[in-house]
Amino acid sequence: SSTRPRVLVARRLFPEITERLSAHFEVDAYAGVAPLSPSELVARLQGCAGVLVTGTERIDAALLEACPALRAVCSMAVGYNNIDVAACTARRVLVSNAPGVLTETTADFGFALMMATARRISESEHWLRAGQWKQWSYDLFAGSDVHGATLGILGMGRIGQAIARRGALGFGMSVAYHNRSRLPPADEAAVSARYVDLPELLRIADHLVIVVPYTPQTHHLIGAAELALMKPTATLTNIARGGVVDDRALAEALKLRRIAAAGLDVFEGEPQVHPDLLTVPNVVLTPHIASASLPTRRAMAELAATNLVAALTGAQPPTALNPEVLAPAA
Ligand code: 8YV
Repeated sequence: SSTRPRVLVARRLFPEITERLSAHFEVDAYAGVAPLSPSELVARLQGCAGVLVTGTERIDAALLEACPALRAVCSMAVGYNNIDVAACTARRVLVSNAPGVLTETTADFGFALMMATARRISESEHWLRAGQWKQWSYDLFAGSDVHGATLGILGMGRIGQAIARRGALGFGMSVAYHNRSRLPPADEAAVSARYVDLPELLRIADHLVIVVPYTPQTHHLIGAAELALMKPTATLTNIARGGVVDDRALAEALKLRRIAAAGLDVFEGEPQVHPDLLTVPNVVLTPHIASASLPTRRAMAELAATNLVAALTGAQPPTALNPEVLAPAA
């Protein structure tokens, strides 16, 4: 009936998600491939009580101001730097993210990207496709070893720990990490990782993998000064957010071989990629697909839908970031 709450699914998603939400809500399922612009998003959100978003749509105080009916913002991403949670809480708008369901898939990809980077897989394939393979040579695309090397993990949350396990158990790596807070000893032992400060991590890592959330504190955490601490043989892999690394400084370090290579799934200002990164050969570039296995993308969307249904039907959303907004007002 027309009294059911209206919700917007802001991205083209699995039809099952729309169907499931339709059991509870009037659903406006955006079907375009290009994301809604900020003004289009505001226009489509008029009268909506909830919205299902990804890690891209900017949800800030201005949008909330312009969409007074909004009660729930449910994201299918684990990273929520696109959402001003404090502004949502101030307006009693429930926010949820999608932790857990993408951990192993994203760790798989982080490991794959690190390995592709260390072993120069993309670079060598481009060369082969260009018809340049004429003979074997001892140093043909010789890279660095992953097994037995020192794995440096920046950010030791769920995904960082899943990468640490892969490195320690599967590849015999020595695992060091830096995080804003040190893990409890039992958790450190479970992933066979030792805590070091950031300069030390940069100095010792053969392969550095970045998996920190993007916050004002992590903006350009890795810039020219940090890259200068790394080994010239080291690789850097970023599956966090582009803004954690200063892409211009990284491109420069790659060009001058201050580090050996980089693997990047995320970029400052994506889908734009810094032009200098497109011209250096020693970088593997992928279009923000670390969580993109079909089962995982489905689980992410399902979790966001579950949160949305709960938030608007008086139940407890399983992965709310500000559950206090649902508490009865004192
Ligand atoms: C998403 C991500 O693909 O979960 C995250 O934080 O960056 C990716 O898994 C993207 O944000 C769409 O939700």
